[in-house]
Amino acid sequence: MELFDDLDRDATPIRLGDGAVVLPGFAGGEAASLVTALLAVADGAPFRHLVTPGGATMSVAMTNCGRLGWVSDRRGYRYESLDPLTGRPWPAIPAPFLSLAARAAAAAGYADACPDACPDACLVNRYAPGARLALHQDRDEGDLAAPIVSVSLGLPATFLFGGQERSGPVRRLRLENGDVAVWGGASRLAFHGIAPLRPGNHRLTGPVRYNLTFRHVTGLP
Ligand code: MD3
Ligand code: FE
Repeated sequence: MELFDDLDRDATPIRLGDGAVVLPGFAGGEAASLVTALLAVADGAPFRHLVTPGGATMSVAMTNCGRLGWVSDRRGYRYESLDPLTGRPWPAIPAPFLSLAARAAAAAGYADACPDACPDACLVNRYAPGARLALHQDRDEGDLAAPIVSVSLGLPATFLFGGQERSGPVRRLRLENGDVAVWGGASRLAFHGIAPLRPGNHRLTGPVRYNLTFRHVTGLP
C-alpha cells in the first residue's frame, strides 16, 4: 500500500535539458482541486478524440480552456477560439490553474510572464489505458519564446524526452500525480511523447491520467 502516496515526493528539480525542468510533486497538494476544476471545464467542452491531418484518430482524448484551444482535423493542426464541437468559446482557464502555472514557471526560473505573455491556451489531455502520444514538437504556438508548463494528474505515465531531432536518443522518465514540467529556452522545441498508459486505478482520477499544458499562443511579432 502506498501510505504516503505522492504528497511526500522530493521536490528537488530534475533538469532535463537547457531550459527544461521537472518539479516532482510540485502540485501534489492541490491535485484534488485541479481535478475538480478540470471536470468542470469538461462539462462545458467535452473530451473528444481529434483526427490528425493524416486521418488517424488520436488515442488521447482532448479538450481545452482559455481564449484559444488546440484542435486537429483533416485540414491541419491549429488554435481556434471557438470549440468546433459546441460552437461556443472554450471555458475560461480556472483561476487555480493560472496560479499554479505562474508559481511553477517562477520555481523553474522563468520570470513572471503576465501580463505580457500569460497562458492564453490550456490543452487538457486524458489518457485511458493504451493511450499514447507519439514523439512530436509543440510548434503551433505563435510565441515560441514563452515556456510551456505541464501538470500530470492521476495515473503515472512514462514521458519520452528526445532532442531537437526526431531520430535522436530518447530519455524515459516517470511522471506521477502532481508532477509539473516546465520547458522553454533551448528545450522549447524538443521532441517528446508519452508511452502507452498502463492500466491502473488512482484515488483522484480512477482509471485515467490527465495532463494540463499551459501555452502562450498569441505573441505580437
Ligand atoms: C516537452 N503532453 O499536450 S507534457 C502535449 O503528458 C504533450 O500529455 C504530454 O506533449 C502529456 O503536447 C507531455 C510534458 C512535458 C514535459 C517536459 C518537456 C513536455 C516536454 C520537456 C521538453 C519538451
Ligand atoms: Fe507536446
